[in-house]
Amino acid sequence: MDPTKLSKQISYALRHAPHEYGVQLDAQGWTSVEGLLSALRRQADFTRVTLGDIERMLESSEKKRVEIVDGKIRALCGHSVPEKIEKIPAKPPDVLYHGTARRFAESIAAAGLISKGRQYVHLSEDVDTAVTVAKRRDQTPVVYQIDARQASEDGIAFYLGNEDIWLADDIPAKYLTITTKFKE
Ligand code: HQG
Repeated sequence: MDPTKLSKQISYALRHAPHEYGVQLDAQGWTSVEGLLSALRRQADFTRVTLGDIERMLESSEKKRVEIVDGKIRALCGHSVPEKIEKIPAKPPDVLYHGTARRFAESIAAAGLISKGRQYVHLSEDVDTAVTVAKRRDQTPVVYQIDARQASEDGIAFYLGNEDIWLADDIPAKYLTITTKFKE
């Protein structure tokens, strides 16, 4: 079982298309592991997938995209399903980062960071993660430093994502500065 393929399939099912797999997410994004396994087994590449395969995939993954607790499984961030997934509001660190492509900079200067296709804006505590995220789109990325303390004090909500990722509602441009303090 190819763990990358399995990870992508599970992320897709739990973040974007549970209906395609006939699984239902609850308000926090959970669904039963057994239900998901049955759905995956209907896909040609995963007819024999087991809980052990998922557990090994999670252990070997650098990023914590998914968690399993008490027989239930959920994606921790990245959702685009129409029903809003409830996340736990939390006080952010003073500063957070977001990396993106140069071609978006003009629009971000005008509109701030918006969640676009996903339910929340994705931010990181460290510049390196922001650079890695941005390089999916641009090898010479733009990295924003976010005055999360001020934004939070002004009432913008931040939420726990995973150990690398914070989630937030849209962040107006006044809280953003472009930082050049990173290795390209
Ligand atoms: C951009 C991956 C124009 C934003 C990653 C980003 C991450 C704007 C894109 C996670 C804009 C949305 C999320 C504005 C924001 N005008 N563009 N006003 N505001 N944007 O993929 O943060 O590997 O939804 O900069 O590692 O890139 O899948 O968000 O470029 O953690 O687990 O709109 O997805 O995780 O793109 O990535 P995305 P993201 P996984």
